Amino acid sequence: MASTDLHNSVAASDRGAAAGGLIAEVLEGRRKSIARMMSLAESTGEAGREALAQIHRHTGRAHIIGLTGVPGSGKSTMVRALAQKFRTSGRKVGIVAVDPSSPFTGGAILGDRIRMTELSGDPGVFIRSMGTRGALGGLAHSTLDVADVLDAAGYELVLIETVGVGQDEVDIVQAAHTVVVVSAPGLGDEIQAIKAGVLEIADIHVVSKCDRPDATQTVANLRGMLALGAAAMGERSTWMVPVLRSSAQNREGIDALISTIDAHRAHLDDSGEIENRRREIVEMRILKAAEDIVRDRLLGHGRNELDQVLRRAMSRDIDPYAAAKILLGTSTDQDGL
Ligand SMILES: Nc1nc2c(ncn2[C@@H]2O[C@H](COP(=O)(O)OP(=O)(O)OP(=O)(O)O)[C@@H](O)[C@H]2O)c(=O)[nH]1
Ligand SMILES: [Mg+2]
Repeated sequence: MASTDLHNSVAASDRGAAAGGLIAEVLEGRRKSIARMMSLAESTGEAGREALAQIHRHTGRAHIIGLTGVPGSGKSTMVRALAQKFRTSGRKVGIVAVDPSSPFTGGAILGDRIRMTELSGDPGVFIRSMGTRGALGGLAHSTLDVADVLDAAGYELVLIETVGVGQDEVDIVQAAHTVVVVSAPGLGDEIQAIKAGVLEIADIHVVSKCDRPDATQTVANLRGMLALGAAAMGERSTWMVPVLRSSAQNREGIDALISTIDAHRAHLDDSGEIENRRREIVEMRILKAAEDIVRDRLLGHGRNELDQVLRRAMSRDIDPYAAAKILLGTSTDQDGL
């Protein structure tokens, strides 16, 4: 063996041992190791992939709860209240907040961090904020990997907060076992969930800020829309989607929300629907991972190769579909690249 090979293989086995140690520490629930593993999930490196594949084997125990709704609907406030209540029964809670770091809601990350700090002294709570911009890999894929890390580390409940705008965010929340859609009164006179196209993904609707008088109208609108939707879609599930009310200000509605979340989980288990849901979640994750792999492969070409194909498409020698096939190496075009 050449000395560089020897050096490389020693380095690789060192890395393997280090990863093994890190995985064991995550499974023990060590916070620093959990944070390091999450950073690996947010990077695109192969070293991280290997460790996350190991972590994935230890998942499947947590109840993943997705909360979504338009910006400002009260999701973070609700997540915080839920986490506090879940903690009173001794259950460990992981929180993944996907922050819309867009120019429209700039500063959201900081805002959420500040609002979440009152939970951060509790060792039974782990909070991770993820930016939507600047995520190196695919957002959906890395968010769900981060949720896996919490699951493997023994967090029994994992709350994922995303804004219900944008396909990735909706997909992420749909990868939960229980989807909670949060609507606030007064943020426009229409039901916000419909605008965001998330009405139909809710297992539970919650109208937040029910200390406000216009909340009653929002509840009525939602119930009306649900009745119409149910008639149009037929019975897809035996679960009746409830519309709950909450007020963080008056500390109301959180107990009912928790018992409904628990009831939904029990319903999934008792009816066997949990298997369908697990299959849908895995399928979505495979598709998201495949999209990321394809994108990496495309971008892995040198700029010159990309430019050549781009020029051919621009001159209408080939169409964009054929150009993509050439870049992916699936084209039979002999003079491809
Ligand atoms: N009156 C009233 N205000 C509330 C209630 N819950 C949240 N708010 C306020 O609504 C605003 C937005 O709350 P957040 O919890 O940050 O909403 P969010 O949906 O997480 O917001 P983004 O993450 O920015 O999309 C804050 O000013 C809260 O204080 C409530 O029950 N009653
Ligand atoms: Mg928030």
